[in-house]
Amino acid sequence: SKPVSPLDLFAIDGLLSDEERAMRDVVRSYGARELRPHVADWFEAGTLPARDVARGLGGLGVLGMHLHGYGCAGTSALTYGLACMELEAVDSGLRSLVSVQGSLAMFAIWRYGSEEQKQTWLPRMAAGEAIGCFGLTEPDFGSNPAGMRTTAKREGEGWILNGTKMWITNGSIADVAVVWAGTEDGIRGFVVPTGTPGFSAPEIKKKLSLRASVTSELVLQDVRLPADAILPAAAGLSGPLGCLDEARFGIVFGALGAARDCLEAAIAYALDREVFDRPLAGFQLTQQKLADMALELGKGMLLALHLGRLKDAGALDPRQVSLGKLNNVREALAIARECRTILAANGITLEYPVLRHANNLESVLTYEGTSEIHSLVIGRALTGVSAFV
Ligand code: TGC
Ligand code: FAD
Repeated sequence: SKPVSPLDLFAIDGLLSDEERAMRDVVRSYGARELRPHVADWFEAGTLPARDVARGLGGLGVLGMHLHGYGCAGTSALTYGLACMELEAVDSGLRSLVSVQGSLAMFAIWRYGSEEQKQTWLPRMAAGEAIGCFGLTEPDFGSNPAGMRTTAKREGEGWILNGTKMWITNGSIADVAVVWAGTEDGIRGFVVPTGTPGFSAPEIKKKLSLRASVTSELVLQDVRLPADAILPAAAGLSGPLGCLDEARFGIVFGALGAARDCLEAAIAYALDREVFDRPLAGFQLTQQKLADMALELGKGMLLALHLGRLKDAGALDPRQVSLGKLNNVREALAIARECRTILAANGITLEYPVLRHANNLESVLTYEGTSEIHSLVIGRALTGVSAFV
């Protein structure tokens, strides 16, 4: 008989509301129709037509979808997670675009911005007409953003920014950058229109992961900004870390989308491929691999749903987001690699999604807090002792 889909096996659908299922299905069919046919070519070419993709996703209502007002869809957090899952089932680069736009750049303005900043940027960003990026990481400070060297100094009524940010998703295509910088009052956020003199964003090339995603450096050389460019309600590192909680939440779901896509490809391949005169799917070693992967995928999904319900109840703790990000990305990467073994030589090509997903998940394991950093967050929660320094 036909194998049950890994999702059906855990009866996850029954745990979702009609509205959640409906939005998930809309994003899934949009991805299948508009994105999946092109994604291997984008990955191979190392490009993403980000403006067109952003307008399409804006029309679908997924940019900043869990935010309320200012042209945002105002869905539940769980629905946002499900959308991330469907996008990452196509490619992590697409979920990255949505994470950075909605959970980092838009969320920073929505949560910490002035009314004028919100009115200026959020409706256009929700529609995908303006693209945002989020500059926290620096060449020498990734896991430890507290050490950042980028500065914002007072100049008359305004500000002057200097420094370099590194590995910034959407950087060279952005209309607006949310840049975090040290001031005499600690770390503050600034809304920087990317046309401001002194701002440049050279693209980082030769990536072997997240190739269907734009990644850039941000160079700020005497960037002069008016007084009202500062995000008034963010003071200290809790400002950017509060945004990271939002994006990490989306990754808890997103990574499972990539894993699901790999598992579906591996099951289909194993049924079709004959080795030693019978289908690969009939061998016990293959079935053990498939069973173990379906278990981890389902367990990860239950964890994601639990965190989603907690978030929608206003009860999600950042340390729980670390649990989800650590587990689900780690397991998704393990699943992608295991699926690649089932496809063997065919698995190394772009004809199948598995190694593309595995390569992407290497970045996902690193960004938004490395697996080591999330382990240490959990270790600190368990022991009360910080092992960061
Ligand atoms: P500590 O110095 O003790 O605390 C600083 C302040 O921050 C607060 N805080 C948080 N607030 C909200 N959410 C969290 N998760 C928070 N974690 C800490 C903390 O309470 C304190 O507040 P206050 O008011 O007392 O000043 O810092 P810590 O020891 O708690 O944190 C250290 C550490 C290592 C966990 C943190 O620096 C960290 O998370 N580092 C990882 C950096 C990171 O994740 N960077 C990601 C950059 S963006 C990105 O990768 C985008 S990729 C997107 C894509 O393409 O999809
Ligand atoms: P490092 O911090 O130098 O870490 C090196 C190694 O040391 C890692 O294994 C790390 O886990 C380990 N380590 C660090 N500290 C400790 C410790 N205390 N104990 C034990 N081990 C430790 N950043 C942004 O701001 N905006 C973006 O849009 C963005 N997009 C990205 C897109 C891509 C494709 C990638 C790859 C990265 C992106 N980043 C972005 C940067 C990302 O957040 C950082 O790469 C990440 O935080 C890790 O920093 P790092 O690479 O400097 O590694």
